[in-house]
Parts: sequence; structure tokens; C-alpha cells
Amino acid sequence: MLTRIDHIGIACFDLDKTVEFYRATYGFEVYHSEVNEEQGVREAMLKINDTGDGGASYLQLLEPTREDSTVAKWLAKNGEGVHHIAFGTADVDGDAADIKAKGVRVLYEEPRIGSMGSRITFLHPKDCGGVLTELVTSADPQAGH
Ligand code: MC0
Repeated sequence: MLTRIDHIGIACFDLDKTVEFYRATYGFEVYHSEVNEEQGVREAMLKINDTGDGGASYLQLLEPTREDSTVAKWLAKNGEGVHHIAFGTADVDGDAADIKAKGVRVLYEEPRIGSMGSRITFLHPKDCGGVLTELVTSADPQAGH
């Protein structure tokens, strides 16, 4: 069961500059940052609020680390902006299987590692009304993603 908006992924050319925009404009601070080599991104998670399921909701700012990454490709075509939305679940495997059975393409055979050690998969945007959609199970739901 999907129980929260885990994060909204925002693609940017310059992560430090974008972090500063969110800090100066809204007062959001970086909760966590990391490089995910497999996904080809450097990212900052800005925690917006805790949620009723023991998790949290974040803005995820994404800067590509290499030209052939999905985010670099998307930025070249669209410029900066909202890249994907992510729903939180306690059971990414089960929810991905249920959604696949409804005819939506699930992009990974097995969930991969996302930010803060979470397990993630993606649904094809062409099957989701043009919205790249991610499913996330936190590494430690009690700790909030
Ligand atoms: C591509 N398309 C999108 C899109 N990316 N539509 C909406 N939102 C997006 N973000 C559309 C294109 O415009 C194109 O439509 C069609 O999908 C095929 O795209 P493409 O440019 O030809 O690229 P593909 O097919 O090589 O790859 C698209 C695909 C890929 C969604 C399969 O981006 C992917 O595997 N994404 C999942 C991984 C990912 O995005 N990782 C970065 C975040 P037209 O109409 O032109 O045919 S990593 C992350 O978020 C982690 C760290 C975390 O949360 O923890």
C-alpha cells in the first residue's frame, strides 16, 4: 500500500545553487546528501515533514554526474524542473508486482538502492500519464526514509 509522497525529484544543472535557492527562499535545509553512481546523480534531500506512517516527505534535488545518465538526458531535452514523483510504501516488491499486473511497466526486475539506503523501482512515464513515478521503501521506516 502506498502511504505517502516520499519525495518529489527535481532535476537541476547546479546542485549547490539550487540548494541555496530552496534555503534562501523557503528556509529548507539539507537533511542528507549523497552520490548515487548507479543512477548517475548527486543529490540533496530536503526534509519537508514527517508522515503518519513513520516515514517522511522530501524534495530531492538531482544533478547529473555523467552525460549518459537519465537525468542529464532529461535536462538536455526539458531544462530544469520536476523530474519524477515518488510514493512511499512498506513493501516495494509487493506494490510493484500489483501495479505490473495492472499493465504498467515496472522498469527494474528487482528494486535497486536509492537515497539513504532505500529500495526503489520506477514505473514508465508513458504508462503513468507522462509522470515518471518511483516506489520507495525506506531502509528504516521508523527513522523516516
Ligand atoms: C523520459 N520521459 C519522461 C521522463 N524521462 N517523461 C516524464 N518524466 C521523465 N522524467 C519520456 C521522454 O520524454 C520520452 O517521451 C520517453 O519517456 C522515452 O524517454 P527517452 O528520453 O527516450 O529515454 P529512455 O527511454 O532511454 O529512458 C526513459 C526512462 C529512464 C523513464 C526509462 O529515464 C529511466 O529509466 N528512469 C528511471 C531512473 C531515473 O530516472 N533515475 C534518476 C533519478 P517521447 O514522447 O519523447 O517518446 S535517481 C533517484 O531518484 C534515486 C537516487 C532515488 O530516488 O533514491
